Amino acid sequence: MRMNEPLRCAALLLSLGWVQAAPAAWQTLGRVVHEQRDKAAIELTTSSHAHVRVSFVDVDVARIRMSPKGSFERDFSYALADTPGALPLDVQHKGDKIVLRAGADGSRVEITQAPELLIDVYDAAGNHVVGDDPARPIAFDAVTGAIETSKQRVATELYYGFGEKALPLSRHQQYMTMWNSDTPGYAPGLDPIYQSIPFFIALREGKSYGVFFDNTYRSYFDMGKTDASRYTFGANGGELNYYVFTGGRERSPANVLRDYTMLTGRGSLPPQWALGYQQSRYSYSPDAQVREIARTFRDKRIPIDVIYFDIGYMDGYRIFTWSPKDFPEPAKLLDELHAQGVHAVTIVDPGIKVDENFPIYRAGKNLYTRTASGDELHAEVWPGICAFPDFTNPDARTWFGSLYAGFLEQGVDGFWNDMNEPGVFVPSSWKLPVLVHDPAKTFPLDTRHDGDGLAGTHARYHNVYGMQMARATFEGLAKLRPQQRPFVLTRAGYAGVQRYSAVWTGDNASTWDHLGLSIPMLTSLSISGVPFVGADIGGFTGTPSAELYTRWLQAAALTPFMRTHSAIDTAPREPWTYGEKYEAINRASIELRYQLLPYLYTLFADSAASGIPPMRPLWFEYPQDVGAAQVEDEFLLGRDLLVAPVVHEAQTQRRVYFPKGNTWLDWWDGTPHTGGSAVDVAAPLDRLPLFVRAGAAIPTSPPAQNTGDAAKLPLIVRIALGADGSGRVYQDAGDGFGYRKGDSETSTLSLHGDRVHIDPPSHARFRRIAALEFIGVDKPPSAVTIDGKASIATHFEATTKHLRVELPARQVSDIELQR
Ligand code: MIG
Repeated sequence: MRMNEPLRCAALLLSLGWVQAAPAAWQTLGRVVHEQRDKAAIELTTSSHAHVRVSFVDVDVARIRMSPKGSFERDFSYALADTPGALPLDVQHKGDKIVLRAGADGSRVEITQAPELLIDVYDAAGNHVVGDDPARPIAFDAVTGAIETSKQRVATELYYGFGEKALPLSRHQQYMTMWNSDTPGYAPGLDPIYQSIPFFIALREGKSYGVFFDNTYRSYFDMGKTDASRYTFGANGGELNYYVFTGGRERSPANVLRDYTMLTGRGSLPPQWALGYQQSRYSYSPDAQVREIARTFRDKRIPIDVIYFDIGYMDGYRIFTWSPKDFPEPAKLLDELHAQGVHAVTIVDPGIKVDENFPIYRAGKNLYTRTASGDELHAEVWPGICAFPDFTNPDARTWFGSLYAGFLEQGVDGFWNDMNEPGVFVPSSWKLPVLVHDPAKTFPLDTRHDGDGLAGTHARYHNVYGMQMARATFEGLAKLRPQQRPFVLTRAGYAGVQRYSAVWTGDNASTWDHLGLSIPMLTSLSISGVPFVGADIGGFTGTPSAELYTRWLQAAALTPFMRTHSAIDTAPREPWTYGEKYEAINRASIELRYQLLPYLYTLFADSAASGIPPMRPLWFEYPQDVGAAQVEDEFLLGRDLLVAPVVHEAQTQRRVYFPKGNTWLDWWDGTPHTGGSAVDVAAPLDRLPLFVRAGAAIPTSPPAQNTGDAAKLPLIVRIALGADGSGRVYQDAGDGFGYRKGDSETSTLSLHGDRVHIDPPSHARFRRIAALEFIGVDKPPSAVTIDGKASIATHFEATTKHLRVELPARQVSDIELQR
């Protein structure tokens, strides 16, 4: 598609919303004129011939569909893990209202029938949760296909989630767009960026609810920006199809997220190696440099699990090739890495070079996206002119997935899908500057897609392209290598992307602002259902100062995905780049991560089962604590660790807010802090401010050089005294799917006063608990008993208030400090 310049400018301005399109022909639904029921849904026709269908996916999950056309489309969603069920519906007429519920204890939906159809949702206790704004009833534009709904808003209500946004933690009074965009070096505040997850969790007076607007067109959320008394969401096309999660009796954020991930799926458990430290650069090349990087990590005893191969490894950027000059013997190179306990991840982009001599290009014909006139769509990316698999075509996914066979055979361990918004280059012949959101940076909107049988345009399927690429990769790996857990990393995604892939936050920049931004970005993605997330450490574009890189590595040590990555034109960036002083601190940061791997792995296992992510914003665990609601420079790792990284230059102390209702012990010296207070704590460059909740039991192990070695070391459980509580240790083989057939073990440690009970007492199948480390011990106990017998294998350290108790090799279950 080529446009002349004025036309292109107009199209661009329109697409950015800078110029209003011709007056929109918005109309509202009007009143209900017809009602029709089946067992599990009610369908209403309105005076404007729109259809509304309401059902309950679960007692506390209402689903609302509105089609401006006379009928509904096939019920299909890329976001959902399964076809959503619908519970038997109880329908009552009360005055002019229709009252719907799916079980006496559940939520209810009330529909006002006239003069306009309005929908109100109430929670299980009868409280009003979400209600259509009577001043702005559901509307549609029959000409453009746009649809929209507005909800009443209480001024104090806050909104979180929305996937990946370069915005402050709470999105009240923000306007956001969902349109996957390749935005290199994005400035904080730029919207949209790479991912589109149209889901949010609201918080009002300590209670939560969630809304998932499952529409893959360009969509938007105005969360009270235009008018603080309402929020609005809508899209350029498709159905108004959304779910309201009322969060059960407690209305807790966790309940909302559990229900959302029940619908959209949960991240599968990653292989343990993917939780180790990862080193990347655009690009490590040739092979000698890769060897040197790996060797330097081992020589310097800095733990590492993964090295990345960015686009430089390929032969003319043709996917699934290696440069014969720079990587003549890839299998041998990968063998060498494996021998040192290092895994390899290669980048794989969607663009396939149009080249009749390139077998992959030839094999993919018929599976590429097509222009409106039916030709193979061609656009420029790294390899030159490319064709692009239509990942919304199941045959294309299967084919693309099968292409990984060769690389797996050579020994590549995991795959990184980039440029899948999709991003393409703006033709170099254009003289205008390339704007971040230039529509020419992706496929033309009329590009044709298969849509898994519901053919449609790129306007409709753009936002799922990247996620379906990650799916092709994930499913391909699962098929080719069924005994191993796939590791996939993707830049673009849509709701449900967590089923297939980890996500990194794209091309951030080497600034302190971006370091600060990484915390709300990652906690927001996490509570949008995506547990395995990380930001490029040090910032992708630009070169960080020694201090910035060191602080960033420290902050990222306890984020789910930990990878240093840097752009092609930046100075080298490895943990040792900045000299000995920084190298020692960086080593310690990475070691801390390896020490906490047993805790992190347990959190990942929990997350795979419940959808509750390892990394959480404070409010998620403390919805009632007003002081926690907008804290965005701290995060929780699980329930029990509070991480408060330094994200400002030249800061050596920082203020930490401790959430209410718990006591928090300093990880390093045991100092207790009362919940509900904000305290200035010391934070010299070599210290990550880290706190553990009193009553917690945190599994750790001694630092190791890689996760494989770490898994052989004994467990040491840190016990934070000062409150009753418990902790768990999940263990399995670290890879493969044996855990799904019972090849796993979870031990619980419960703490009552000064007594720890371990259940089950045996750790024969996996690693045993070799020691307990009590923190917050003011003075040495008079004795320590293990199953009633006094132990002498204890060590007390007064400066750190740590008491270490070695456990015998036999099974033990009760350890008590006598005071
Ligand atoms: O046009 O593969 O976000 O991580 O290093 C740039 C080269 C393409 C963008 C990714 C970045 C990667 C780079 N890629």
